Amino acid sequence: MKPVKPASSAYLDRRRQEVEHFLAHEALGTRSEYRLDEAMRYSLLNGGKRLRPLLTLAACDAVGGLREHALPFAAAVEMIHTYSLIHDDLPAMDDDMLRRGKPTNHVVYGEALAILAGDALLTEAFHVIARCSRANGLSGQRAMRALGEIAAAAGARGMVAGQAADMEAEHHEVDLPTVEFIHIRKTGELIRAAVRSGAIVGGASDPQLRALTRYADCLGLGFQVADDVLDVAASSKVTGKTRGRDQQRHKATYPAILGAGAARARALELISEAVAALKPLGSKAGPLRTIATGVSTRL
Ligand code: GRG
Repeated sequence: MKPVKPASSAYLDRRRQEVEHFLAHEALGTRSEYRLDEAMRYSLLNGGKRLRPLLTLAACDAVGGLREHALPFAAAVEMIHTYSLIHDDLPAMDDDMLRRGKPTNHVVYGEALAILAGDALLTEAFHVIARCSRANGLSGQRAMRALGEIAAAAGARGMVAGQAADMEAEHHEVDLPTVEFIHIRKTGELIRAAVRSGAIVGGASDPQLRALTRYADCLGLGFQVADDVLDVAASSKVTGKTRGRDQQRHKATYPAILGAGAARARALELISEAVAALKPLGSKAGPLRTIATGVSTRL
């Protein structure tokens, strides 16, 4: 595994600040006094790692694109991720009280407003793309193509399908192909769209887009397998009360099927495949390499 390059870490810190600024000041338009606005900001500006928007910006940079073209797409992907977390935490789903160490959206704002905050974040994600792309001169063709990638990844054949399959799996014994089906959709699709949308708005060639797609697919699955492995370690320390239903029910995870050691090895293998896929992109893909190795150092 390659050591983390200081140049890439500084790059990622800078890009993270740009993402935070854009999310806080541009993505939701002007502030309003409504509680809905407050509920949306509560979860959107709540200290996530910003993995997905960083992937969008780094993919755009890796193909020599313009950062201002990628930022609205980066924000949109994070807004969709945030909506999915709000809804996933609801009593009807995982029934979680804590997210990132703070009370979940429905605990603070009530269930009805949390549902609406999620709905609004999903819709505003597409609004920010439309609004900013018109203003910053991104070609309509590129914007529409990248937007389609994000919509498909989030929708009925992507993330929502993964969540539905995960809920189904709760009542059955599941095999590895089923777990993979769930992981790829629930987590992998949005990560793939984060990378591909950045590459598309940046003007990637077909070979560049193929390499980045392979990177994203390996990273997306590797990230979720790593998350499963870390969850097993965490759940032995934390009670079901704070971890929610997710931790108490039968779960479709890699460690549950393969065992923790083999699941960890699979995650590491996927991450090194992600890094290998970046070879054709050369040194401009340094930050994407750093993001991938950052996932494996958590293990
Ligand atoms: C409700 C439609 C709908 C979908 C929910 C994202 C999701 C699907 C469920 C959340 C539960 C879960 C474990 C999802 C797997 C993806 C994942 C590891 C999410 C956490 O992503 P991070 O680590 O979170 O990037 P931060 O907090 O850094 O943003």
